[in-house]
Amino acid sequence: MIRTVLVANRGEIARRVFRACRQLGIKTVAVYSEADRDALHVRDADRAVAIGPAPARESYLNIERILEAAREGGADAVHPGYGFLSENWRFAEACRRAGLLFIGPSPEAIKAMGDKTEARRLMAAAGVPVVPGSAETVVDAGEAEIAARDIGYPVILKAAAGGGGIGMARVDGPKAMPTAFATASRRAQAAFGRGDLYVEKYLDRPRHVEVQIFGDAAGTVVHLHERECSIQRRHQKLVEESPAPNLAPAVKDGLTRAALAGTRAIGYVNAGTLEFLVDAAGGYYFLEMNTRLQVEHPVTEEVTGLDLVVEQLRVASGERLAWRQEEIVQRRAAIECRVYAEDPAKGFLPSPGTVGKLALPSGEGIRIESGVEAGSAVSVHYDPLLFKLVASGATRAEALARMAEALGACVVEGVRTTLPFLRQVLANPEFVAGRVHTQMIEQGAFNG
Ligand code: MV4
Repeated sequence: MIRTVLVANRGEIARRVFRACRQLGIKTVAVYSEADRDALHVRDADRAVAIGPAPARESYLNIERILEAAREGGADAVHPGYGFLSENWRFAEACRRAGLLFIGPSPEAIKAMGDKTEARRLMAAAGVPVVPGSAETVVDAGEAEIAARDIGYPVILKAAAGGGGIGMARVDGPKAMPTAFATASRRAQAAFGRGDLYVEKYLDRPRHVEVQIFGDAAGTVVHLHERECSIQRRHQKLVEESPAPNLAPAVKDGLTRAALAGTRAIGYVNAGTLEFLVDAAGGYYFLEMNTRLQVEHPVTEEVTGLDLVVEQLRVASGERLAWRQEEIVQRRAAIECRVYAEDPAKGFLPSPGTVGKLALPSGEGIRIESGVEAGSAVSVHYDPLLFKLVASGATRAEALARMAEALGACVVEGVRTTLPFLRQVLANPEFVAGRVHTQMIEQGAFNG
């Protein structure tokens, strides 16, 4: 039994977790930095504890300070949200050592999936298709070249400690390898403290489709279907939906079976996501596993009618999964648009400031997950997500129509936002037809 949850996060996701806690009669503790004294998430919680200066390193990423806050706030469990410490196995382990229940998977699972070559190995061993590539990391450009010759160009170099696209480089032939290797390795070293790389076959304009999974301590594993997440810019998703449009039934079936097999093989407990690349020929390949609740979880909740955060809390406290696979039906269609304080006219430059007038739509099939209100400060220190707009309907067409109308009704003054860009996406014929891939934004599909 969980009595009090501390949410080691801020903004809309902290508020989302607090809502689930209230539903279960669980008390809540917020943490906040000096920049977040007046933030909405602080007011939502039963108690709030200051954890330090605005820079995340000194507050939301400070493990010791958060454990102290849990003691001060009388929490017996910690929900990490997404980002920040959510996929830091040392944090999960520190919670365990401090006698706090971590609402998420084991530190061992987080660690294994955080090492991208280890994740590839474990998934391949479980029969999950992975992108053809080097089994191990390569130590230098020479080794990378040998691996690439085997795989066939073009290839892509990726950081073993990576994820999220940092330290990635496409290489079209052997001559480009030395420079590409040096650049990718240097970036990986700077971002993750580890410069080792591995090599994969480069897939041209793939789709990004991911499968939501859930495991419990008794070993039951289920999937909650897929999400299409190809509309990304510099590895930041902007639009997600479920079901994935135009996904061949055989591919969908293969993805969910693979996700279940991979999840079972690693004894995974709590909510997780397996990301796949899907190519034009219907080939699908495991990319990485996210060992956290994801930003885009609401689209899955809308299509299935299930509450993922409530289930995270239940499963973390040792209860069996409340759902049988046959009961988890993709009944509706849902789409999420992320409204960031970024200026799409200036290459999505962050646009910090104070939110002025704020008008958010409401109505049938419309759900808002917001971290701000009029007067809220948008700091340079954090991810500038303002709110998520989620539209659902009986069909994709109905969900899209509701989204288009809702986007038109949003008014945000004081900061630049991604709203104009999102309206372009919803007006794009290729997008409306469900013909999407991961390079669309870079190729300018939504410009003007
Ligand atoms: C790839 C790829 C093509 N081929 N791997 C980007 C984020 C990281 N998780 C993996 N990524 C990619 N890996 C191979 N072998 C293309 C991408 C990629 C991408 C993937 C998902 C969503 C958006 C993307 C945008 C550009 C590149």
